[in-house]
Amino acid sequence: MIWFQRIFLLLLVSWVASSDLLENPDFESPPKNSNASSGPFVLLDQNTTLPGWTLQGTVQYVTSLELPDNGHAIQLGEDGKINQTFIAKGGDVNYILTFALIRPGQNCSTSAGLSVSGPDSNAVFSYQQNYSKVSWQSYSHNLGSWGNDEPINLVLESQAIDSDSDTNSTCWPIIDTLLIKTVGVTLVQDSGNLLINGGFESGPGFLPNSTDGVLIDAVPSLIQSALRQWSVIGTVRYIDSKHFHVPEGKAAIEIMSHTAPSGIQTATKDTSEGSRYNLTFTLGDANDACIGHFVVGVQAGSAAQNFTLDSNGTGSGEKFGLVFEADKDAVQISFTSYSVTMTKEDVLCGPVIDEVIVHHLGGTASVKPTWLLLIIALLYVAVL
Ligand SMILES: *[C@@H]1O[C@H](CO)[C@@H](O)[C@H](O)[C@H]1NC(C)=O
Ligand SMILES: *[C@@H]1O[C@H](CO)[C@@H](O)[C@H](O)[C@H]1NC(C)=O
Ligand SMILES: *[C@@H]1O[C@H](CO)[C@@H](O)[C@H](O)[C@H]1NC(C)=O
Ligand SMILES: *[C@@H]1O[C@H](CO)[C@@H](O)[C@H](O)[C@H]1NC(C)=O
Ligand SMILES: *[C@@H]1O[C@H](CO)[C@@H](O)[C@H](O)[C@H]1NC(C)=O
Ligand SMILES: *[C@@H]1O[C@H](CO)[C@@H](O)[C@H](O)[C@H]1NC(C)=O
Ligand SMILES: *[C@@H]1O[C@H](CO)[C@@H](O)[C@H](O)[C@H]1NC(C)=O
Ligand SMILES: *[C@@H]1O[C@H](CO)[C@@H](O)[C@H](O)[C@H]1NC(C)=O
Ligand SMILES: *[C@@H]1O[C@H](CO)[C@@H](O)[C@H](O)[C@H]1NC(C)=O
Ligand SMILES: *[C@@H]1O[C@H](CO)[C@@H](O)[C@H](O)[C@H]1NC(C)=O
Ligand SMILES: [Ca+2]
Repeated sequence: MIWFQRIFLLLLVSWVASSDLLENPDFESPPKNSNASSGPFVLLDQNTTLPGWTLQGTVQYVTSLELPDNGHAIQLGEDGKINQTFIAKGGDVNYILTFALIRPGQNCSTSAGLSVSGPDSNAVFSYQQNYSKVSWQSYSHNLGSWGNDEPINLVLESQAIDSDSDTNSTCWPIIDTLLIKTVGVTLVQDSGNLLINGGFESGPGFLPNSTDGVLIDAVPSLIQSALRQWSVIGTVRYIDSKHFHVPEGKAAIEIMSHTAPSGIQTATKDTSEGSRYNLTFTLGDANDACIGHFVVGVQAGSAAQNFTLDSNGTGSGEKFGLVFEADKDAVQISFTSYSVTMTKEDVLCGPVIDEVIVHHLGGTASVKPTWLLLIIALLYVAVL
């Protein structure tokens, strides 16, 4: 029975980045009834239709070389709003959105936010100076989870700002390249690890032309987080092995501290009160020219310790461990960066965390190799 449950979980966890859930996600299908090529910013009036999207308020069609796809984007001006409904596919899956937020003009005294909503989730984003090398940034948002055939209305709108400010020098948000990744609601637990997603392999999708990772803003809930099973304090960067040094697998977390400490937090499952465990993890740097003295506070229940790493910014990793005694069944685990580090180009950066594992000390729990599970899952699929 347990094998069947495991196989079922394995099947659920398989995911695909579905660029085909949305129509015209990169705004490359131009608006109809409009002279969209007549300038870098073209106002879309009531008579204009943009394939895939419903428009409201002040919406401009942007043509620029400084975009992720070198093409077109949308600026949401005063009361500007666009929305599109997609249909949930498959079983119970989580829909995680990644999108690009473009650096607005230089002459703005105030910066308006971008509100992103699904049927039961909402978050506000704004372009943050010093978080990327290029003139745009990838952000992510967990839209939620739905069953088969449910219509999901995705709404993007500019966030109202102070009415007496000069609207001509306001930087309204510019967005481009939306990507929705689906992830099984139930994540499989790695054998021999009491943490789920301790290797950070399940998180937001990376935009095709992005070399700067994906920013994840503060999210207090594990369930609503785009980084599955981890809550976020401050801002962290989800990094991919294609463009960064990642200690294990395809992705890891780089913690970026700015004015206040930033970090990530999760909780163990099935630890038993009074038992001793070792929390092991890799602390490193992302090979992004982040030179400095990293101080990372690690907490596991009542055990807390600071770990340090001197980074020369060329991609390093060191394994550390913290032994703790479980005081209850779910023990809080957190990593907090206290150091503020920047690259020579004034881009915030920081320590990389990966391979977070909690294992029981003194007992050999049933540790089954993952490949065996995979083979059995494949056999199961073959039988079907
Ligand atoms: C579109 O703009 C171009 C350049 O401004 C102009 O030559 C052309 O006539 C316009 N077309 C329409 C349909 O307005
Ligand atoms: C929209 O089209 C109608 C009918 O062609 C026209 O009367 C109206 O002025 C147009 N509105 C705008 C904002 O261009
Ligand atoms: C990536 O960028 C190139 C040029 O900068 C562009 O031609 C291409 O369409 C982009 N790819 C995607 C998937 O946006
Ligand atoms: C946008 O939302 C409205 C309801 O607020 C809905 O009627 C409309 O169909 C939506 N547009 C798209 C393209 O889904
Ligand atoms: C910014 O302001 C300067 C001086 O007022 C002006 O020359 C420039 O064109 C403005 N840039 C933009 C993008 O509006
Ligand atoms: C952000 O970068 C700019 C230059 O790109 C620099 O002048 C500024 O001091 C940086 N901000 C912070 C908070 O370090
Ligand atoms: C904003 O710009 C418009 C058109 O360029 C101009 O008519 C208006 O007076 C400006 N408003 C302010 C507050 O500068
Ligand atoms: C870790 O370092 C921070 C910042 O220096 C300090 O506030 C904190 O008390 C330290 N924690 C431990 C457990 O030593
Ligand atoms: C950077 O650190 C790595 C590993 O710690 C070391 O091998 C390398 O020589 C260092 N590079 C410099 C320029 O210090
Ligand atoms: C905990 O893990 C660390 C890192 O792998 C290791 O150095 C340490 O010996 C372990 N502690 C115990 C008590 O096993
Ligand atoms: Ca990883």
